[in-house]
Amino acid sequence: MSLVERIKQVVPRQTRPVDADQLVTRVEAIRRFVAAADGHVPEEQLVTARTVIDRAGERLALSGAHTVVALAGATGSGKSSLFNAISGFQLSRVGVRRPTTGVAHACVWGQAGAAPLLDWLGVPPNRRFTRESALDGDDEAALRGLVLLDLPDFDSIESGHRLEVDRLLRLVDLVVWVLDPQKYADRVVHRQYLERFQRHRDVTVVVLNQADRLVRADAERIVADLRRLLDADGLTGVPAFTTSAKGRPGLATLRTALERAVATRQSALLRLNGDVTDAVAALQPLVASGSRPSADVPRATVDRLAEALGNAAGAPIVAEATERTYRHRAAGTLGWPVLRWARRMRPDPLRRLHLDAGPVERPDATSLPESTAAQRAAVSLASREVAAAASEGLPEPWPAAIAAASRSRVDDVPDALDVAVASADLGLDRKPVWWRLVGALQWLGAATALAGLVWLGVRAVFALLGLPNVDGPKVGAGIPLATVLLGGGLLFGLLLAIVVRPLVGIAARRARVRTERRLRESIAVVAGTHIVAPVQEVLRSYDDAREALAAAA
Ligand SMILES: Nc1nc2c(ncn2[C@@H]2O[C@H](COP(=O)(O)OP(=O)(O)OP(=O)(O)O)[C@@H](O)[C@H]2O)c(=O)[nH]1
Ligand SMILES: [Mg+2]
Repeated sequence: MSLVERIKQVVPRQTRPVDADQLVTRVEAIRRFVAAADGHVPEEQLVTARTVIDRAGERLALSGAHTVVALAGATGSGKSSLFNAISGFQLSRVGVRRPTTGVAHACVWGQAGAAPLLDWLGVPPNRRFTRESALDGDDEAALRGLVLLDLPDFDSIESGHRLEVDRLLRLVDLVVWVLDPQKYADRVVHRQYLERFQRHRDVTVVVLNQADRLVRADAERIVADLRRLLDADGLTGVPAFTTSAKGRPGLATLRTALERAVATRQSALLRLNGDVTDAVAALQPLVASGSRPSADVPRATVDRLAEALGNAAGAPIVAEATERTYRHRAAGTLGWPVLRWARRMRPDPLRRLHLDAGPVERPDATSLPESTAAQRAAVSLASREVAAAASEGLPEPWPAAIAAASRSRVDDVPDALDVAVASADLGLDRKPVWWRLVGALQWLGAATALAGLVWLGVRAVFALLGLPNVDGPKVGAGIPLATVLLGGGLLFGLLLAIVVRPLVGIAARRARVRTERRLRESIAVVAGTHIVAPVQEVLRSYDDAREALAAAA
């Protein structure tokens, strides 16, 4: 077989080289995804991604000059024999009793500085060997940088072997699957191992070992069958060829494959790139495909929530009390002065609710009735609606995360509502100017009437004592001025009261509307901070996660 044919067999796939910076960018994007999803997505759905991030970081920090290749396969397939044949020494025991190899062995070609890499791989120091001494000259130069691992058997009756193999298969840069003519079609190999390396086709090589035991026609037939199985595993295009540790066809093709891997220094990057692709695919169901319309919570549901909160907080009661209090206080200022004190003796409705002291910051300051069960149910329904609207189009587990966020501050809501109501400026602590004006006029009327009354009294006393009369001038049809003053003053007061009455009604209703508006505003703030904001925070995390995953993909 010519070298060109051999190379064709070894690298049939057209692989685009992986750029280290690009890989780092992808890993960084996965890190951003995990950071955004952290706390919203169950940990078990993030653990693979976290492992990939850690592993990529560790491997990239270690030697880029070395290519770690593992010989993996069932017991007796000939891993140790190939390992020894490639290294040229009896480094790993080849046995008759199965399984033979229990701990991974490593052989390093040339290149100093492999120790930290071998520490990371967990190969014990007494299982590490170095190839290429001064005696070799340049014979082994093409493999300089190779770290070849002989793994235990992956179908082992020893569970420890399997764990060790699985651990190392997650770390190595390239895997050579060593199959033998008896067990190459074994289900375990294909289902549990080869199939899982679909995204690592660029760093997968399959050899049919012990080919010296087959006649050529059988070897060709088996390799063809093996290719069919590999296609079914999703490993179309991976290099697959025969080897023998003992005779023909030997190791030349395998050596060429190893030399190529070492020369390109791409295996570590390709492997990690495959890991990232795997992680992205695993995370993909956590975000919706297609673009999301808006990360915001629909206005209408927030308004309904604020209304439900307002009812629960007693906002309508306060608004109603504001109107009545306005009337009450207006009567106390605008009423007939003699009757005002009687008004003032009775506490007004707001005072009875302890809402008369103007803006306060104490949650327990008011005497509003407790919210009813129906009102509380309306609040939880409205906040569920907010969560449902925000969750629209999001895949699990985000709706659950949003629902949880909408409930996250629910215990603080009653106090916050009390503060909102108690601290709202109801606008009744200042007397309107027109009240003072009308009040002054009422005093004037009352004073006039009083003057008339006093005068009439003096007149009567004088008449009784026979003193000269003090009738004073007469007005119009001979009515004494004193009577006019008394009657006029009273009539003026009465008329003024009649004229002012509808004005007070209008102003009281306006005070109610103003109170309603201010309460709505301060309760909307509570709805925002306690329910909508936590929901929006999850939505922002979701958007971040989605963007990060798109970048990682
Ligand atoms: N004819 C022939 N025999 C081989 C070949 N490779 C390995 N053997 C034999 O197969 C048996 C098992 O070989 P090992 O190299 O120990 O196999 P292994 O895969 O390391 O086995 P475990 O360490 O148990 O996983 C030994 O008797 C070898 O001599 C080969 O290419 N041709
Ligand atoms: Mg072995």
